[in-house]
Amino acid sequence: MKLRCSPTSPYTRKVTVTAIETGLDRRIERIPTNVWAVDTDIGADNPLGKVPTLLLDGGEVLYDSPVICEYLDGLHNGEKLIPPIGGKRWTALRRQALADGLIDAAVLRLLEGKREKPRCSQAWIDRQRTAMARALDVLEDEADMLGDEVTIGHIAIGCALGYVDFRFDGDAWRSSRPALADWYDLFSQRRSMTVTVPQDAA
Ligand SMILES: N[C@@H](CCC(=O)N[C@@H](CS)C(=O)NCC(=O)O)C(=O)O
Repeated sequence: MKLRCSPTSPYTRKVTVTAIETGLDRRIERIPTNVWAVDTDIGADNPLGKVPTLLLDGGEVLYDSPVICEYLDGLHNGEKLIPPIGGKRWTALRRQALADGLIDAAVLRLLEGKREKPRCSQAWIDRQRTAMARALDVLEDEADMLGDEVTIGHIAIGCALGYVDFRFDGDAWRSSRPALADWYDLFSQRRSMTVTVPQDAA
């Protein structure tokens, strides 16, 4: 299978971390894709024009990152990242939604901040910043329950926090969220996380 991806995309990172954690990474060929290029052909595979997009060997195409991660989780026989039934399943999926939403807000804030004044809306930036802060506060409240297990929720949270550090390192989210900071310090030492740290093109 082939993954259309970007090295700085936190959603791509979530898929790659999932692939590493499930032992599937070697089965995935990467096609680096700049979705922002005027002549990008990503729309031929994904009408939404986004990465990550997974091209299966049989010709089917999967998006977005939660769908791709669930597909990968169905391909291995180890401990499932998406618990199959019960409360743990919904907790893991809700945490993924929360972390993905944190990334969504960070991306919207970043893009709005790049617009030139007077088009750039400070109210919109503040709205996204507030959503990010609320999401981080909920994660802080839950941090003691994250433990050392790995589910899709944990992976999504790790990638979301990595993205906040990458794009908004001045936010100092750790100062009022010590339990989350401690959990992230440990989680980000996993090999799946250290080999996927986002880097801007030189
Ligand atoms: N919900 C999607 C979001 C994917 C997404 O927004 N990817 C960004 C890159 S980080 C993108 O391709 N943006 C292009 C665009 O919005 O036109 C997912 O989880 O995969």
